[in-house]
Amino acid sequence: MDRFLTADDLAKTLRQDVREGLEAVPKTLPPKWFYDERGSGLFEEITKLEEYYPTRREREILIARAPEIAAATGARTLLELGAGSGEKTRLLLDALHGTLRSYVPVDVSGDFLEDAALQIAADHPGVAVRPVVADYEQHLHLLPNGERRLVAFLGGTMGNMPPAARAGFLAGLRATMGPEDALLLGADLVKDEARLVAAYDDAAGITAEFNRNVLHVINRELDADFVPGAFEHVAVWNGAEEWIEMRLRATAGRAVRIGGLDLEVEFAAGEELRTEISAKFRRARLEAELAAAGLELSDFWTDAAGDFSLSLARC
Ligand code: AVJ
Repeated sequence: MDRFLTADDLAKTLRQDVREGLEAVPKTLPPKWFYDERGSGLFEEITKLEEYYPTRREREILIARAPEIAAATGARTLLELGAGSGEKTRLLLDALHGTLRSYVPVDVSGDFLEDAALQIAADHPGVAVRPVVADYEQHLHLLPNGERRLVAFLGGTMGNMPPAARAGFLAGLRATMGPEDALLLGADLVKDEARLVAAYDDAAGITAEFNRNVLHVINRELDADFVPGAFEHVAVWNGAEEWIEMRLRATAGRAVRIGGLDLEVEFAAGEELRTEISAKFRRARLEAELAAAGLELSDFWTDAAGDFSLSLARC
């Protein structure tokens, strides 16, 4: 397993993110810190909720289009950014079996990566599995290059990046791609506000727990004294930006001490901390953002209901 990111690097980034985010006005925290073991488990539960359609819709598209994706790309290497989406990976690997020689799952955490890689290697003899621990916003240029690579970035995760970060990410990705490479990008689509909000504020309260999990992570990793139960989960649609925002609202005024940073932050009663944006796209905007990065949209597929999209793009 190649490691471009150590546990130390991660710890340092967490400290920086938390200090910057909690000193900012309004307060923010980046969504990448949701995903410790508990958070990853909660996200798995989210993907099975009635209200949370993206995972099911993306799977539907992949089932329908994997043969076309395989035929169009003839990929020899599959690079999966933010791996761990086990079932989707399997659909792609099965469809690509005629041409695929290597599979490179990329994730910021090595914890699940190694086991998942062993499992996939066992199921796909003939495919070399080379997991890489890296941050795809920093280490794209370090990923293995080779011929006919298909870079898969699924799940709508690009929507968690603000527009400027997205532009930088796509341009950085484009810079590593050659004429035979392709990008397979999953993106959620703009739709009825009530459905969008319900997808991020489910009746069972799983998403609320997932949202509050970032406070548990900071308590544990940075010796903080957040009382997660004193924060309410908020999901709102920002129509101007076309993204969902998740926030944590302090139910009462209080000071929080982050021992590991020697920092104390005040929350006013009702003050909101933004923990995630999840941008929703229209085809035209996706096409324009890809083009701005030097990538041309060659295929655009949606599920039957038009809820989610998969794009195939090339240099
Ligand atoms: C990780 C991008 C798939 O933005 O929909 C799910 C994370 N947040 N519910 C998304 C998430 C709240 C998610 N993705």
